[in-house]
Amino acid sequence: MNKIHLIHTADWHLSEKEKNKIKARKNLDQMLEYSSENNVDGLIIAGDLWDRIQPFGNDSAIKLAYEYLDAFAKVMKFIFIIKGNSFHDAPQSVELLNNFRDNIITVEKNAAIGFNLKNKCEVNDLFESTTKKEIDLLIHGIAYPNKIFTESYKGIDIQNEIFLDHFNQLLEFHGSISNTYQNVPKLTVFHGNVMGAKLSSGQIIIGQELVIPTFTIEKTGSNYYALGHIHLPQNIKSNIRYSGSLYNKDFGEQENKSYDTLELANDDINVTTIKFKQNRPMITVEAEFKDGKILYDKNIPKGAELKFKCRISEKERSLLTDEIISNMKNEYGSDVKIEYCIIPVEISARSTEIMKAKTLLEEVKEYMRLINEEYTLSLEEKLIALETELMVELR
Ligand SMILES: [Mn+2]
Repeated sequence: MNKIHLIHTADWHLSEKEKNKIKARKNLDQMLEYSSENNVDGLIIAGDLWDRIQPFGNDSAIKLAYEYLDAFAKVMKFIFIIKGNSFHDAPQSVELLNNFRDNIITVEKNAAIGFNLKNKCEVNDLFESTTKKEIDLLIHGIAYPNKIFTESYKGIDIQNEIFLDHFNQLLEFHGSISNTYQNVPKLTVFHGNVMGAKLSSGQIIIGQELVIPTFTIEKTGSNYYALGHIHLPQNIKSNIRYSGSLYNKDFGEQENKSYDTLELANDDINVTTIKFKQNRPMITVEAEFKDGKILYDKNIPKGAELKFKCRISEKERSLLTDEIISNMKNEYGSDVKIEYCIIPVEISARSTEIMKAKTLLEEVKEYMRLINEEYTLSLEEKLIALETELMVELR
């Protein structure tokens, strides 16, 4: 086997939402075009294929997945997919694709797969086999780890430390398989949070996360680590990398999304990042509505998907007309979002007047005046009692 040419991508988040489907399609088309023109041997999808459990019916993204996986399966030798976080990739939602095409291999827990690419892409499960196989690529697939990750610990609510201990042992087992295949290029595909990863400000991590140190991951003894889960493309080390997600999904994901191509020849790996041409950064713009105008920093990248977070005082609310909104849509596209943060009158006054108050009594008096409420003696008595009570408690 000369060089093996792979694509590393992750976090496709195929979704029933039309807007997300359009974004996914554009970038999948680009990746597919590259694959058919450049003799790509295999596609690696490092988890979160789905955005959530897909409904049946017309808007389901299952059709979209089948359409593209079929097209990729036709132009390359294999597709390797691991399961992501259960919130996105529900149990068995990835496994179901296993039988869709012969050359689609899916992993829902963990597996070591030996590929013989010369021989019509023969696939060997190295967990099962006792004899050494004739292979030219070894892939360790490690799905999103949770505390019930391995069969034997199912149902036991173990602590992180104990979990990591088990996880280390598991990856050492992967490493022992690597040792058997010294001269074969080895790849680990992992979905999860590796220590040192940076989030783009938009990505929301759901649930409690296990953060895995790099030295744990490296126990598999691979030449390269193709990661998924973090949507911002980045290197953790020169051979440990998140390819990033397929498209900009949440506001705050400002970066240009991309995919990676890997060229493997024994221990030598060449990685190239290819940016998606039709990327739309998703940007939140801080704005203020004042004297009938929306004010903001006009230094906005062209073509971005925008959300204006607009502060507006209650008294000026009536000045915000439909015309102003439609002007914004004309300028920034019909999908521009404007979110209002309405500042009540008394709060805006509070910042200047009440700040000067030296005691709780003064502060309350000033506040009552601002909101046109009567300040009574009985209220003052209550306040003094409250203050005394607090003093007693503090002592
Ligand atoms: Mn994801």
